[in-house]
Amino acid sequence: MFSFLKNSYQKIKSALSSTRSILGQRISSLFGKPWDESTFESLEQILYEADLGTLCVEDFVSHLKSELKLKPRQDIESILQILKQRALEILASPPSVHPATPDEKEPLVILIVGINGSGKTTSIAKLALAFQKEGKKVLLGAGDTFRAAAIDQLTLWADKLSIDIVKSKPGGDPSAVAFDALTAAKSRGSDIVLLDTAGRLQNKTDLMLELEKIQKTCKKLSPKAPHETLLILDATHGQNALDQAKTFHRFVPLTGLILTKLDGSAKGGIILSIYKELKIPIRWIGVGEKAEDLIPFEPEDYVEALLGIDS
Ligand SMILES: Nc1nc2c(ncn2[C@@H]2O[C@H](COP(=O)(O)OP(=O)(O)OP(=O)(O)O)[C@@H](O)[C@H]2O)c(=O)[nH]1
Ligand SMILES: [Mg+2]
Repeated sequence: MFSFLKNSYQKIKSALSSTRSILGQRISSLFGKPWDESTFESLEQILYEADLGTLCVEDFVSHLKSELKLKPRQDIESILQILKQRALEILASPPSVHPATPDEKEPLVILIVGINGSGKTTSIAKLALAFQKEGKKVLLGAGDTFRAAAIDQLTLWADKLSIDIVKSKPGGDPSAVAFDALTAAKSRGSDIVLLDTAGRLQNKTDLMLELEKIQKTCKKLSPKAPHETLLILDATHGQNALDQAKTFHRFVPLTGLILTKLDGSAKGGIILSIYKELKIPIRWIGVGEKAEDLIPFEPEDYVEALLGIDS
């Protein structure tokens, strides 16, 4: 267990290495001269560039100012600790949404949504592997019926991981796939159903309503399903990810987020920005293209990695 945690911290640290160099090194460049108003302005700029967003940046800077007024400190370790504690406070505030618990003998249904290319299908494979490792029986629903290649991609993962998959012909109704997948999961005694969906831009209302329909269809078979609706966000999209979260949440109430491609992004601060504004919990983070490259989100590991604090 301990080595797993250590390993996951290392993974987050290396995934966030580009953010670390922005935050850790750039914050340290502010030291060496007395802190004044212009230092705070530079700090603000650095935090914006790591994608912390207006609300978080203003919060951090005003919090730091009042802490330093209370007890003046000049060393970088103390400043980073103040920022760390503030970030943890933000992430510790209660979430605004909660997943539902499946009734006895019902499978846990997880609906995966997001814009094109955000990492939905890959995240499904990663989640499937994580659940398999817990001894769970997983079934995949190929609800991205929009492209034949999408069905093939999920089928490849299902074969690789030896997992059941329910699919239709390309062009089929994604709600029908959801219906078939839940029916199959019930009759086969699956523990978990992971439903893939086609990528869609949040401003395409007809496509957002299609997701609403999938949620409703699930409820016909299991009133509380989908128990989880996870939005997959690409960390490289920066502040646009916040807009995506807001709009998807309006149409299909989300219960959590997965932030992918943190390995390729200098924008790791988006996690704080989204949580501060929406209080939708980040469940997992994607740190690579392999099925193993998904780690549960741990606030302290994340914040230390973000600020470049070694523990
Ligand atoms: N580096 C990195 N690449 C990732 C990660 N997650 C997904 N990818 C890659 O991103 C690309 C798109 O991933 P998909 O899983 O196909 O994305 P999708 O959201 O299902 O895409 P559509 O179905 O086309 O909307 C693939 O090349 C993945 O290998 C991640 O955490 N890190
Ligand atoms: Mg896909």
